[in-house]
Amino acid sequence: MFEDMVTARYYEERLQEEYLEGKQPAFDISAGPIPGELHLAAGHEASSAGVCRHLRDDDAVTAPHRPHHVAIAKGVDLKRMSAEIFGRETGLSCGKGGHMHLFDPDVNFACSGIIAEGCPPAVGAAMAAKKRNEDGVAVAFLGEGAISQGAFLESLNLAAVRNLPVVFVIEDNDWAISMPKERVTDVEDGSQRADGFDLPGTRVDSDDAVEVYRAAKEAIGRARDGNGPTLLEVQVHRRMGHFMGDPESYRPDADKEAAQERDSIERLADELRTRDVDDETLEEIRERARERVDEAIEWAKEQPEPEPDAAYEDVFVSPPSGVTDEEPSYELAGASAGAGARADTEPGTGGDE
Ligand SMILES: Cc1ncc(C[n+]2csc(CCOP(=O)(O)OP(=O)(O)O)c2C)c(N)n1
Ligand SMILES: [Mg+2]
Repeated sequence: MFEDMVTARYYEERLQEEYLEGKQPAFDISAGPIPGELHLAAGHEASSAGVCRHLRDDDAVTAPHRPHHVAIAKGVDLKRMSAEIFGRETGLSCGKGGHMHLFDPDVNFACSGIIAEGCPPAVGAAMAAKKRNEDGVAVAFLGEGAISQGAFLESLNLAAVRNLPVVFVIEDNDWAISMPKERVTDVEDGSQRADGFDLPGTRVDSDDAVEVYRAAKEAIGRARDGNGPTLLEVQVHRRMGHFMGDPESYRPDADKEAAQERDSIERLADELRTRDVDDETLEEIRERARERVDEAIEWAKEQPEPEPDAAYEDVFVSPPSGVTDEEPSYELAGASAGAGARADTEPGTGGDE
């Protein structure tokens, strides 16, 4: 867990440096070597490390727009992940998706910038494992800002009704961009959402990786043993702005300071010292993480950019066999010419294919 956590933290420190290169102001998404927005997860690492320790490569994990710590703990290929973030051809999505679109089929990892969107695919993966009589488990990570989304609530319902091997992990960092959680939901904590579906709901009230590990062991064990889903919430801390360059003018200074005070990595280091792990060993782990990250980032920066001609490759899904090639009609009975016009839109010209 410690190695996953220090790797994720150092990885994001390096990304931050690279992201800011040549940018003025810091949220200028068109300048610098990393295209687009960047959401960093510093302060969330205890949750992913404690949960993913119990997972195998064939277990499925989905993550939201703040995915790096989860991807690292799940074992996503760090070089190809970095190439994706730098928009390079050898990236996990051929450089077309960026940091919110990391897909690594080798370890069954996916993420998405649409909040709560990882929940239905995790339920699907759990359903597939159950149908195949395998003991695979799926885990969906989401933020506390996503707990009123239909996709999450419907996923909880289906998982409960079908008794599926899935665990939903809410990372509660108290904020959804600039919105404090008490302004958007009346429940005191997100794990209470489980009550409405007659599911076990657990909350780890701190970002203590050992506590997360214990709670996740129970939840994932329960799923793997065929005893159904669990909703697990972990209190984490957003040590950075919502995105790189976020001035955080909405956030009280005391809250920002509190997030800096409680560092889950130092907390775990202290715990390891009490278990006779010496400082030299901890430093060796940190050094190994730094080397791995530096190597991945240097490799990524040397990779070619995608050819413009490849822009439409792998973007549109071919119809599965048995499905007709006929153009779908979008016309509804009595619809205006405007609605019908959508069917004529070419891919990439602003239509919503
Ligand atoms: C369906 C949807 N609505 C709105 C957004 C815009 N959006 C991006 S991140 C975010 C807040 C997410 O907060 P939370 O789920 O708590 O995650 P955190 O950023 O705190 O990790 C919102 C509203 C989105 N990406 N998807
Ligand atoms: Mg949040």
